[in-house]
Amino acid sequence: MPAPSTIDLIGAPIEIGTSEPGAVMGPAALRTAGLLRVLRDLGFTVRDQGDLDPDCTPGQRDLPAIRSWMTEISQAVETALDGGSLPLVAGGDHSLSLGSIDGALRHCGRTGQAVFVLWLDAHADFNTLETSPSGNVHGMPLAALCGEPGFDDLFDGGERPLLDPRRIHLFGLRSIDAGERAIVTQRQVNVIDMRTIDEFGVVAPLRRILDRVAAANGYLHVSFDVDFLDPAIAPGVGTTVPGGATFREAHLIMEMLCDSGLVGSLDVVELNPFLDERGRSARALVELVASLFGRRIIDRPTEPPLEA
Ligand code: 6HN
Ligand code: MN
Ligand code: MN
Ligand code: MN
Repeated sequence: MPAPSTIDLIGAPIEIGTSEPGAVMGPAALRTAGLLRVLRDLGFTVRDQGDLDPDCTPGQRDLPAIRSWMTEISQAVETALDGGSLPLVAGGDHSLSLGSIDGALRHCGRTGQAVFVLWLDAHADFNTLETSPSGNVHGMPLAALCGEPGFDDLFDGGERPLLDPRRIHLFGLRSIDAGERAIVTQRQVNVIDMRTIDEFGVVAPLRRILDRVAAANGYLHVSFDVDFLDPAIAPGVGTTVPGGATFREAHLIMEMLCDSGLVGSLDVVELNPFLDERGRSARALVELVASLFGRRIIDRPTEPPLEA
């Protein structure tokens, strides 16, 4: 179970990082699907911090526009962590992780913990402005956080903590652009792609990641992109890729994350209610978040008892 008993829900209805409109409705759909209620039913104190609303010029989709989002999200996440609560950032497109991970890095810079990232996503989101085929910033947050060149306009020029690419674990990858693939390899980003999951399932690879974080006494940020899931169970996202995780696989991942007690912050991103079917994707996400925060069918030891 995550250690804090208080969760700060931070709405980040950003969609300027994508070309598909609709993610702006993501936080509202997650609330409608019962996100606050399920967490409160589990015994958490949940503070809904509402939706962030930075001052942006309408229509502007460039790095300076995203910077104002990123600054607000980062500060909200850092404030939550400093106050001992767990920030849950509800998106909004995946460029919001620029802010959430920046906030976690700033917080951990003072506690001395190493920041690890579990990136549950069909994509690597490691493009630079040069390698990106689309120009959409939601395909770039990890590159920017790791200090790849070209992102100066995203930051205010002051000192900023960088994310170590070797502490990123991409999980569920099945779509990567040629240029970002070269960077991911060169920077030694850890990759559990769908091929690996097909061969070994989710348990063995995830257990290795969790063991690594625990051994380093590290901090774990989890970023959950809806397109990690198979489009058949979660159609409400602008960048569906066939062959994604099943509900059962995702559910088991959430239960293992819960058992680990390592999760320090969580993003739920890319939900696009305009593309969803009768709220299915939003409801599936709420179920999964509930599992991450400790909902279980029945209390039992992790290992099934052996037959006598
Ligand atoms: N996401 N690699 C593609 C691009 O346009 O850079 C897709 C990015 C998807 C972004 O998953 O959050
Ligand atoms: Mn993503
Ligand atoms: Mn702090
Ligand atoms: Mn994705």
